[in-house]
Amino acid sequence: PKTIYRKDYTPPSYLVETVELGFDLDPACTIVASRVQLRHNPDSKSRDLVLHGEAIELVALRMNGRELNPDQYIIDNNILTIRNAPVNVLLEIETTCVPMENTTLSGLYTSGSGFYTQCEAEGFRRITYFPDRPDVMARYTVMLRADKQQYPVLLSNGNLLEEGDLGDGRHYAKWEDPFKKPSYLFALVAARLVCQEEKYKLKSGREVLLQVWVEEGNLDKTDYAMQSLKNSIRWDEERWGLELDLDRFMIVAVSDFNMGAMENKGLNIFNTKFVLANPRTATDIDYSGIEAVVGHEYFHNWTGNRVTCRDWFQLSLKEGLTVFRDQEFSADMIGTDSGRAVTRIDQVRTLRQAQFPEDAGPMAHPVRPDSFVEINNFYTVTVYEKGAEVVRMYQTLLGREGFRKGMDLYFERHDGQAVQCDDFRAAMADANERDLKQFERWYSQAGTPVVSVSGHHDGARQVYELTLRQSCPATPGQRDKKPFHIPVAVGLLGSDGKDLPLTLGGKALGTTAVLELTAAEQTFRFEGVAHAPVPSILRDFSAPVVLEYPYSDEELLHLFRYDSDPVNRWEAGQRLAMQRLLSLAQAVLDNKPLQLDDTYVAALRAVLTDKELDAAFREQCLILPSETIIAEQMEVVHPQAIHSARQFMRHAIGTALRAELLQVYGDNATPGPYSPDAISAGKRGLKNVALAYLLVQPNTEAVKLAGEQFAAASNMTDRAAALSSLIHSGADAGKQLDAFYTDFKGEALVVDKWFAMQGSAPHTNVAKVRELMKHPAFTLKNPNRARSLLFSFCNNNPSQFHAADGSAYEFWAEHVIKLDALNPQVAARLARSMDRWRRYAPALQIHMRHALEKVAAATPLSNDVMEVVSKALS
Ligand code: DPP
Ligand code: ZN
Repeated sequence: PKTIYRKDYTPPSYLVETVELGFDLDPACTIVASRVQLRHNPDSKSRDLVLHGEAIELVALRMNGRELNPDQYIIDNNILTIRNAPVNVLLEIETTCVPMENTTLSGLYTSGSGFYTQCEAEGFRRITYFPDRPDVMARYTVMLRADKQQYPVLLSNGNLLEEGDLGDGRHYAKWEDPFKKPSYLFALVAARLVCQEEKYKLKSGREVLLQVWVEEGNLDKTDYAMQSLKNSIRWDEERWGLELDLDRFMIVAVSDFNMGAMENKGLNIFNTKFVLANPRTATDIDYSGIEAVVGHEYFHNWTGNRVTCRDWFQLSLKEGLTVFRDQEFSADMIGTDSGRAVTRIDQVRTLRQAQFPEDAGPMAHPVRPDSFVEINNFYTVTVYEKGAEVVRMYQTLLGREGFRKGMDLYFERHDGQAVQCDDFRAAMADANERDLKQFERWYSQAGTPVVSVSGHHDGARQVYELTLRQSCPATPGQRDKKPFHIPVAVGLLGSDGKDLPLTLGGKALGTTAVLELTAAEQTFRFEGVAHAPVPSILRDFSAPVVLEYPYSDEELLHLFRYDSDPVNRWEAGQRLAMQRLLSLAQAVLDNKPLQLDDTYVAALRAVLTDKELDAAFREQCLILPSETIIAEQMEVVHPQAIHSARQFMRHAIGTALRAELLQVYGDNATPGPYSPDAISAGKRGLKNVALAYLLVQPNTEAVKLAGEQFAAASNMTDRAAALSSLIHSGADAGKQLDAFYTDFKGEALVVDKWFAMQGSAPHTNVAKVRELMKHPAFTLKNPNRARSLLFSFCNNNPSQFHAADGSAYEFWAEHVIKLDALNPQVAARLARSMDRWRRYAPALQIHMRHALEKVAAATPLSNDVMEVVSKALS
């Protein structure tokens, strides 16, 4: 497999003006006729016309009206080259493909009884020969022809020009997209679908048609997606001044889909998971996922489609920015400061759970990678979530208004263009007359920076000094790192728990100051500080770094009790818990008795019972760092010890706070009709986390409580939480599992939950997973289903996945290989479960290496999986 480097970028030799596509849709053989008008690109010295094509059959190729013989072009390695082509070229290309056999779900494929496409990143080349790169933007016209009975709905990007019957049982629809777009934003759908639709008035008064298309029988699950779409349109107008540029905007849900969703111009195609919801089938988390993803794809219309990426190394230009936008959207939809903080806490947790490990492992890469073998492997938490943190830091450094000025300038300069991350940074710098040169390192250097802070109080001079030092661990291909430009938001708490007014260099800064750390070491002197304060550092998680400060228990308890910054208040609780979890894990390894101190329990009790605090925030404070996050803190990882330590601590908390947990459980019922709003969801979240604490181990009272909740639940959130608590405790939940399956066997997304709950339960070993795979509802072909069981087990059940005999690693290898034959993208995701193998206890490492080598030696093996396992082994 070939490595592609960012530094090797060259402009396209030909640009495309217009594309006319004709499709004769047939699952066994679809004929694609393409008429492409190209023109030589004056920015390129080459006159070689280069087209990409993969897994398609070339039937005919004509240039400027003349048939080309096979000796007039070269096809090598999925690239068709016409050497020395004229300045103006009209290509007429006929190809065929087999959608029903396309299990990769990239390009044109069938799902259920319909046709769907996925073209990002490089799927369009699986449909026709084309310069399939994002810096080639063109206008598209699309003619779809298909059997009318089987495929009554024919959709593509933009506006419907005409439709009608062909007389032979088939019908047609002609679509035109008025905007230039790169090929990765092309889409078509031909299927038996129904839609919820609505006319919606934009702020400007213009009316647009909104549609959510689903399979028959799912129309009762489209309301929330439609509502979220309307909210997204309104929010983009109000917060950024960005209007929907089309007269028609469609969302289509499909159950076979590699990713969450896709922002194709005017025709977003979604994984059903992020569209379908009603109270009976969807949880609060599902509802908030739908809001976020509908928003995300809609926001791409400006950040991704109107302004797109020059090349795939720039992916974070659109993804980091659009994740930031969807995060802000979700936060604004809740509207309260504490609700906003809870969304921020969730983001921090995701970073620690997934991005920090990625940044510290064999697949570590900068937000703007320098190289890749397979671009599909770089749709990562680094590009997405760390990329969003990078965008957020501009806003922290420039302020909300300054950031908005930068956004306005970005669109003013680059609308209709394919640009780079540097162009975004330049717009931010120029609009604010700020030097953001050093900030570039967030794009070019991989790894999670560590900021070590020490404090010193000088009572005589009433000065409090904070000294900040930064470093960044080596990552593959990057040994030495230069200092980053890091915004560190800081507050100082007095002994009464109140924020001190801050003065730096004679300047009053309110109660939170954003320190700009740019050197390896810097000292900041706060003046007028009479008594030693407790510093609250990295407020609102102002940068994606690891913060080290030698906090005492007393200081953390003070912050956990008083910090006015809710994120750092939560963080203090997490630090208190982490210290205890790490010493408990060590005690397990040393065969010492386990104990949890009363001080910690008392602090947790205070938060749990504080009715001034939102339920959602209390829930966050109760959740202990995950086993994965704990593992990242250990030199040598012992998954069973971590599991035992965490379970012991949960059990100790559940026992010590039993009365309070029962009280909270009762106080947070949400009677009446279900509503997914943040207050109600927060109550359910707190109630269900209380239930989980009461049921760490099976006990009559809690089993009864969970059983009753399961039976009486009027919504999926409460039903699934009750069942999950039962299964995870190891109680006999056979009856409930059967009932749940019987009730929901027609709802694929709920069946996914049924598998996922079992896959992640600590009593589910690899033998049990193999048994579950024999269930008639299990299939590897559907990514959601494969993820529900296999990924839950391999990623969310560490104590079983890391079984001492290595049997689960064997299972992993076997299924990475099996999945690879069907769908390399999904297989490569599963392959990532082994990223951190070198950190495990030596006895486990032997088994892990063996499993990795088994996958690496398999033939055939996709570039996707090969890249992941070879990086792990190198
Ligand atoms: N571009 C898609 C998204 O992140 C993923 N393929 O929305
Ligand atoms: Zn995206």
